[in-house]
Amino acid sequence: MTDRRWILKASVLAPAALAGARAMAAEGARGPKLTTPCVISTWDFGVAANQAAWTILAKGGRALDAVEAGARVPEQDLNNHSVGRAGYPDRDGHVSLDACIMDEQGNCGAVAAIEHIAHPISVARKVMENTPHVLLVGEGATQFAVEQGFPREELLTPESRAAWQDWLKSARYQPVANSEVGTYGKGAAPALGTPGGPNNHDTIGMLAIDAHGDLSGACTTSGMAWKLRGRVGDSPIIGAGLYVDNEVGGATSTGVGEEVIRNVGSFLVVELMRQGRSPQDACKEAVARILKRKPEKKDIQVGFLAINRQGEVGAWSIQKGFTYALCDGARQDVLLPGQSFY
Ligand code: SD4
Repeated sequence: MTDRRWILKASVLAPAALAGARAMAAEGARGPKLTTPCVISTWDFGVAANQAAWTILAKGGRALDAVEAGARVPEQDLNNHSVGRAGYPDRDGHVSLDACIMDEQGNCGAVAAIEHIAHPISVARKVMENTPHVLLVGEGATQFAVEQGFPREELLTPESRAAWQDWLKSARYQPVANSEVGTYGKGAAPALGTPGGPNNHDTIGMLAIDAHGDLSGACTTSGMAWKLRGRVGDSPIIGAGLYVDNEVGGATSTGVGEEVIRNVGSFLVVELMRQGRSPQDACKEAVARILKRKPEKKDIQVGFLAINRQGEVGAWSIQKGFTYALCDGARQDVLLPGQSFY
C-alpha cells in the first residue's frame, strides 16, 4: 500500500471532493462494499482516524489495535471539540469523556464520565483486558487510569474554556443536530440553541475488519457540549453506541445518545443484519424505530453506521448532514448515507 493515494485530507475537504462524495453516495441501495482489511468511521474527521487504523491493518495487524489507534487521533486533536482533549465541557466546566471498545470475541470495556485522561479509548481497553469488569465511571475510572499509568491532565483548553464561558451568558442547553456537511474544524464555538449551530456533537465510532476477517469497534466522545454534570450518552454503552458480533458485523452510532440508548441502537442494527438485512437497511430500520416511538424527535440528529462480515457498509440518519469515512486497500472516501429521513 505504499503507493496508496489518499483522496481526501482529514481537515480540508475541498468542495469538489464533497461533490464527489455526494455522487458516490448514490452507489446502490445496499451501500458500498469494501474488501478486507477495511475500516469505517463516523463523520469526515474519520478520514484521519482511518489512516491511523489503516497503518495497522495494512501490515496484517489486529482490528482491535487498529480501532484503538484510530480513535486516539481525534482524541488528541485540539481542533476537535467533541472528542477527547479540547472536548467542550459540561455546564460546570468539567471535560467529561465517554468511550468503549469491543473485540472479535465479544470482549468489551468502557469508561464513562471520566475526567483528566486524554485517551479514554485506551483506558476502556485496559478495563477490558485488565479487570473482570466492563464499565468504570467517574472518579473510579480516573483513578483506575492513573493506576494504569495514564497521565492526569487538564483537558480544558483556553479555546474550549472561552466557548464555555460564552455559552454561560445564555446557559441554554438545547442539543442541535449537525446539519452541514464537513463542519469539522470550522466552528469556533457552537451556538447551542441557535438553529444550525454546528459542531456541538460529533462522536467517532469506528469499525474495522482485519486481514484475518476479525471485527472490532471503538467509540469515543466528549458527549453533548454543556451537558449536565454526570450525564452519560450512548457512546460508552455496549449495545447502544457500539456493538460487534464477529459472526455478523458491527454497528456504531452518533447523535443524541439518549434516543440511541432507549432503542439499544447498535445492538438492534447488528441483530437486524443477523436476520439478513443489509447494513444500510438495518441502519434505516434503527432510525425508523426511534422516530416511530417519538415522531417529535425528527428535529434531532441520530446516525448509525454499520458493516457486515462481507464488507458491505451502510449508514442512515434522521437528518441530512451525517457523513462517514471509509477505507480499504483500494479507496479512501467520505460518503453521505444513502438517504436521510428529513
Ligand atoms: C452522546 N452520542 O454523548 C454522543 C454524542 C454524539 O455526535 O454522538 N454526537 O450522546
